[in-house]
Amino acid sequence: MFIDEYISGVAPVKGKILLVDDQVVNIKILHQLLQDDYDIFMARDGQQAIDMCKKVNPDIVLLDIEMPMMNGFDVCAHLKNDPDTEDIAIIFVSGHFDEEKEVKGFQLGAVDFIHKPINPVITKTRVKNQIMLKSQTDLLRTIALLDALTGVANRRKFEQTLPICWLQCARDKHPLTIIMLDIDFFKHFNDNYGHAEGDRCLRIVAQKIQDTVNRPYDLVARYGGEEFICILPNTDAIGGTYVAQQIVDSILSLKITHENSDVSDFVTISAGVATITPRGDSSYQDLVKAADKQLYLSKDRGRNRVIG
Ligand code: GH3
Ligand code: MG
Ligand code: MG
Ligand code: MG
Ligand code: MG
Repeated sequence: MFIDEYISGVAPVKGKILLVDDQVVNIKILHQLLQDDYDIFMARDGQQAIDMCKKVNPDIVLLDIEMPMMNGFDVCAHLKNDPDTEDIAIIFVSGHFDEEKEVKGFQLGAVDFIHKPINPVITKTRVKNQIMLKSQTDLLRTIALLDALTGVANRRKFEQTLPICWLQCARDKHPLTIIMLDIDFFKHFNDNYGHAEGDRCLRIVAQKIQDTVNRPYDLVARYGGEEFICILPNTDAIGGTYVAQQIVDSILSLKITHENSDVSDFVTISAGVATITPRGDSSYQDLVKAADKQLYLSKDRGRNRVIG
């Protein structure tokens, strides 16, 4: 998906709010106030609140402080300590103004406070402001990791993802494969058809690679100008070479005319594949270097091919 589509695609999504209070009457008041503008979820105690956060990933939690068993502060601390829930905005709903409690709430990571009895205008405005902030932050986070031209992940996303995959594969003793890809004679393509056509070609090629590499935990990223890189966790050398060959074949099958290529009448891509089961004496940088070396060999041995 391209960034413009992404932005227009996410804009109309309704915010999700989780209401947490041990008193049903309090939940009812908030529910009535917010139900027209947001998707509302409810929890009656702390543990339920945590479970709901994991399940529905709300944008905001309106969190009562005084609750039996687990109070609001404990719930907040718990949510902020879990990477899966740490980005959820928490607004405390407290009985009356108490400076000490408010300070504690903010220190635990809450974004705002609302006091009972609920004032409709204040509550709606505070919720709206936080929802706006949250959706803008989410959007920026997403955009920051996408390549603007092609819509696939960018180099930053690749650099974030590789160490995580490396550790996971090391822990599980699973092989990890990297595929490096580079479009053949792309300089000639630009020279012949112009930079705008070159950009269009890059988009089409990127989307084709993305469509070909489609397991949910694989990553396709634009690595540089006309270079792409794939991370394939839990994939051995045979599997990695197979995927790389599928990519190479699928790019040729696009039949994008390239008169000035020395390889074919159409745009082609070269691939280098490297696989390792991560251990202490190896590094992911070495794995990338190995894939790059194989790509170099692929270029050297005629392009439009896989060397693994
Ligand atoms: P090889 O087969 O050896 O890879 O040859 P090549 O011509 O593809 O390699 P080279 O590194 O000489 O040229 C890469 C070209 O990619 C040059 C550059 O103009 C083009 N390129 C890089 N980024 C972009 C981009 O964002 N848009 C367009 N249109 N072209 C780009
Ligand atoms: Mg209460
Ligand atoms: Mg290149
Ligand atoms: Mg080059
Ligand atoms: Mg190239």
